[in-house]
Amino acid sequence: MRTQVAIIGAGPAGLLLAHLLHLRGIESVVLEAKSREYVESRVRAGVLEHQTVDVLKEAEVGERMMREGLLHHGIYLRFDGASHRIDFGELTGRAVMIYGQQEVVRDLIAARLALREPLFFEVDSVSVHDFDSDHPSVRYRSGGAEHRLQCDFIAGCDGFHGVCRDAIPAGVLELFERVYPFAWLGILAEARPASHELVYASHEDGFALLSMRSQTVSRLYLQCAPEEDLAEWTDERLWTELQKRLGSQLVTGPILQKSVTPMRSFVVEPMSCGRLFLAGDAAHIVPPTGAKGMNQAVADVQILARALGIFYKSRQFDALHSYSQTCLRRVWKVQRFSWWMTTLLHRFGTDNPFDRRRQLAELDYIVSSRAASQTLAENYVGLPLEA
Ligand code: RFL
Ligand code: PHB
Repeated sequence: MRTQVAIIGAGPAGLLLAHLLHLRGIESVVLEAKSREYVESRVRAGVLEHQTVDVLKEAEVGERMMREGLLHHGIYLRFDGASHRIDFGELTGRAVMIYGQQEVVRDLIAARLALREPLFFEVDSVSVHDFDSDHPSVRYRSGGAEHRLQCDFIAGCDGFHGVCRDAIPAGVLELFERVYPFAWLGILAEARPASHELVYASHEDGFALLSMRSQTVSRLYLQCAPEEDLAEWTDERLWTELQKRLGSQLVTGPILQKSVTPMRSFVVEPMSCGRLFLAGDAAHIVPPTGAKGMNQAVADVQILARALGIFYKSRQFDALHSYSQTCLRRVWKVQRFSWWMTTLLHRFGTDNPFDRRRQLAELDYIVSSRAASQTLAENYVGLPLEA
């Protein structure tokens, strides 16, 4: 089999890239290790930057998002027993959209299948070859048979645990990493959200976040230990702890899902090697506090689709050669923001009373200074593609 671009991974990065390439008349094949049901039900991100909303709308895959998503014009920061609103509308003229990542994935899969474009689930033993030459290829197993896909380019959109990054020869990549001494215990509950906008709470006993998926489903998170045992968290204990940290009168309801997410900041440089291009979590990870992971994945593939478009129009490699550098300028600003939001709101085991007073002073400064709240708002709603 032959295609122009082989895309490994059907997460938001791989699926959106395939769609953006299709709109430019470029052929691609998407190979995904998991089943369709699995990728469509994986509960993850929930906040779309205004720019993510725009690209989905422009690519005509945003119709359901516009109907079912919740447009939010601000967030609350809660500390010292009071909540303070950061008004995105007033500070930036922009808003964010609350719409689950798995809904975006569902919409993109539906669009791909409606176009009858190749998308293969449950492939295994994927390996990438010869991307240092002008005839790269991908080998994989599907339906009990071995396959070889020849292509012009490979897009590694296979997430943090994928195979593409590791296929790059030793010595090419430089890794930058920070692991945090805490994690998030997340729940999805059939309960009306107690606030109409997200609440980020910095409490003496640790961070908590109130988010949502709809008017009837809440998504809530608690800072916990990385090795936290979920079995020790009865529903009652969870609601009591969330209530304490979030301070608001939470509406409780059946808990549909519980999970623990470790926190890490991670970047590889460069984000490409020959004709292999890494995008999304394959190249970088952020702690979820700034709600940036999926949005940066979407930014990467917009830049990659544009560069591939230029190549197929003019056979010019310049935009592909500068892909990594263009992405990394924004990636590092997003890393900085996610790290900053994380250190601002969480309790570190090593904190002493001085650190806590300093943290509270910073929160107070943010909510009382227009310049400081505008900085937060500008980053939260999303930096321009070429930041
Ligand atoms: P994904 O979504 O991990 O998709 C990669 C896909 O590649 C497949 N794969 C392979 N396929 C073929 N062969 C192989 N060898 C393969 N290895 C892997 C995988 O099965 C998968 O389908 O990466 P992508 O597309 O780069 O998207 C990144 C986002 O998923 C991620 O950054 C976000 O979920 C992060 N994130 C958030 N991002 C936001 O923008 N806003 C948020 O509010 C937000 N909240 C979150 C989050 C992530 C969280 N967790 C669970 C890590 C909240 C949480 C709790
Ligand atoms: C979510 O709704 O899952 C969510 C919202 C905001 C974040 C992270 C996750 O910062």
